[in-house]
Amino acid sequence: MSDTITAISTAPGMGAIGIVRISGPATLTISSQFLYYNNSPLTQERIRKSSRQSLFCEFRNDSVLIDKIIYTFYPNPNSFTGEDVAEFHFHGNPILLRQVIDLFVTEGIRPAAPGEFTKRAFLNGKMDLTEAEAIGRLIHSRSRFELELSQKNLFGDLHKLTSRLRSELIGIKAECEAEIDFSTEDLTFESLEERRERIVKIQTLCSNILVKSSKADNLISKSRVVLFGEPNVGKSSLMNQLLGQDRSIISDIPGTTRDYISEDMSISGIPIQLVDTAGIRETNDSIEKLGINQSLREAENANLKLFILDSSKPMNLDQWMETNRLYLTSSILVINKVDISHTSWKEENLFERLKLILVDNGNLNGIIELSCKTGQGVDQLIRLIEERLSDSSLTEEYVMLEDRHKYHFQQIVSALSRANDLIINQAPAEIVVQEIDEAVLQVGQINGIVSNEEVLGRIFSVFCVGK
Ligand SMILES: Nc1nc2c(ncn2[C@@H]2O[C@H](COP(=O)(O)OP(=O)(O)OP(=O)(O)O)[C@@H](O)[C@H]2O)c(=O)[nH]1
Ligand SMILES: [Mg+2]
Repeated sequence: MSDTITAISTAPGMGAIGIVRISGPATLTISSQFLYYNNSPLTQERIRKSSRQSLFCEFRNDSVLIDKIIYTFYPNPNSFTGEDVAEFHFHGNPILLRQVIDLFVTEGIRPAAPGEFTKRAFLNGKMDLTEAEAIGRLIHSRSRFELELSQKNLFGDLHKLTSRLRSELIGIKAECEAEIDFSTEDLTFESLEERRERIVKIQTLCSNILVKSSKADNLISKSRVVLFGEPNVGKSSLMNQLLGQDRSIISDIPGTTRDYISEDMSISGIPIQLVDTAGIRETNDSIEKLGINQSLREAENANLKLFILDSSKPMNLDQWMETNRLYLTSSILVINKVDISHTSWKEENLFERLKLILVDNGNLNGIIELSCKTGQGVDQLIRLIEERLSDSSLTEEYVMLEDRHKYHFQQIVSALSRANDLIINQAPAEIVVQEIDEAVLQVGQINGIVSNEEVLGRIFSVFCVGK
């Protein structure tokens, strides 16, 4: 039987409420020892009777009143950990909460290790390992994008996927075993080919998951936002505006920025690498050409492109469309220098016409009027960048995997690829089934059906205490 553990479950520091949690067999005894109502102790029977309900009561150390609190008891097995759990809602002062933990420890309760509550939840079958890991991720998510992917795993996406993989693999294994146990005479070439196709299908599924996860990693670690456009439109000026510092050299000489310049920043917690590039134009200058090629490469690899236009100059819309159609669908269009817009922009209604063209071309990223000089439109652009980078409609394209999961998915792909080769080479089912077994084992390690203490220790040690 496990011992009883305790920890402060709310974030460190002062707050309106601070929660201390205990989990384990001594939960009820300890609770009744410290809780009073109308000067009489709350008995274990009384607490049990109010299971899962909030009790307003006093928390006392002998006769000394420590705080008036809200208390909830969750009897096993219907609690977060699957054990008896209690939550004490104190006023959120860290010294007070520390004092409570010390009192519990004096009574023989052990301070919890990081992630120990979640580990117990996993060990008691409350969730699988991918869901437990998603809790850790969710707490530490730094952007809405990462948060949404963690939620998908927490709400069971990875769990469902691995369950499906497991059941399909076991289906194939069963078939191989039937072939081993019974005569092979009935087995036609078609059924072997069918088996091979099933194996390849699972292998492709796993490879695709790995691709989606590396795409997600790129966005989670740092989104590349690339500023590009013709020379002198104000790319470097916008870079400096967004950074709030003079990072790029600005001048009225077209072709000022020759090499790309990048700087880290964050927008609403989304880590961003902002990249300023050389203006794109026809040129005979070989160094400038190198810079322009670099700009095009940067634009290609961007998570989000800001295509900057200069409204201080007249524009031939049709001609512009001809040369720039390629960029229309995937960029935020920034119409800069609106403080000195050329009269033709108003007369020819260029902004509105561009807007319509964008919609027709399926650009959902948007268009914005801005001035780096006056700052007009900059906040609006920042909000738009944030929206686009954390666009939840995109999350279908991504899967979030921990490094551990990636390793096991790679092992599954390798095992299935070996199985495929074996079938092609007409290896006996006894040999093929070993590779299928290996794949099943690897799936089991992802969701925790197969786990060992060392791996669990490593997973939960990165959690915060109290979770
Ligand atoms: N009036 C006005 N001038 C601007 C604005 N934004 C940029 N400028 C001016 O436009 C000129 C070019 O700005 P840069 O930021 O160097 O342009 P760039 O696109 O980086 O140019 P290259 O590096 O040569 O490709 C500078 O003289 C800026 O001061 C704006 O919103 N309003
Ligand atoms: Mg520049």
